[in-house]
Amino acid sequence: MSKTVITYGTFDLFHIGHLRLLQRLRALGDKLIVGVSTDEFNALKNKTSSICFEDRIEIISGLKCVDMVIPENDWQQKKRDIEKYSADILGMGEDWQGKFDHLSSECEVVYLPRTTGISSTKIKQNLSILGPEHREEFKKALEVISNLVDNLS
Ligand code: C2G
Repeated sequence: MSKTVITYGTFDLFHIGHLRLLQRLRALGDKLIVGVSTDEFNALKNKTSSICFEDRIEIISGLKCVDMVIPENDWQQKKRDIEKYSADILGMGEDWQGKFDHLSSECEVVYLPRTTGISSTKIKQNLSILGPEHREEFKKALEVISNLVDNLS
């Protein structure tokens, strides 16, 4: 009997944590459907993504472990999707632990451990360090270092 797994996410600045979650979810069944949050829905989640929806859903649909992609437009669509696609498993990362238990009357609901040490937020923070507001400090620090090096030589 083939098993269909469904999951949802923003998948902004796609990273190893996203990939490993999708690979592990795919391994739970024979077909993986991924709902990718639209930019409008993210606004409802008070989230802005660096990569636009069109690019994020194209990236996800290009993955070997993904069989089908759909847009995620609202919180209520999971129940409809589980029925529409006859999903056997709804799988999410553990940061959503318990949040979708109410759907366990529709299908099995699983939460998988997250990959530690990586997140889109963290990537953004690292990038912002080199942002224009820090550029002056960065330049001063470089000057100090090059003066030190000059004095040493
Ligand atoms: N994830 C992970 N390891 C990380 C980062 C993320 O396993 N280091 C998982 C999350 O737990 C989530 C998925 O990757 O299941 C996508 O994460 P986000 O893009 O942050 O998704 P989010 O914005 O939380 O959207 O309706 C549910 C929402 O669409 C979930």
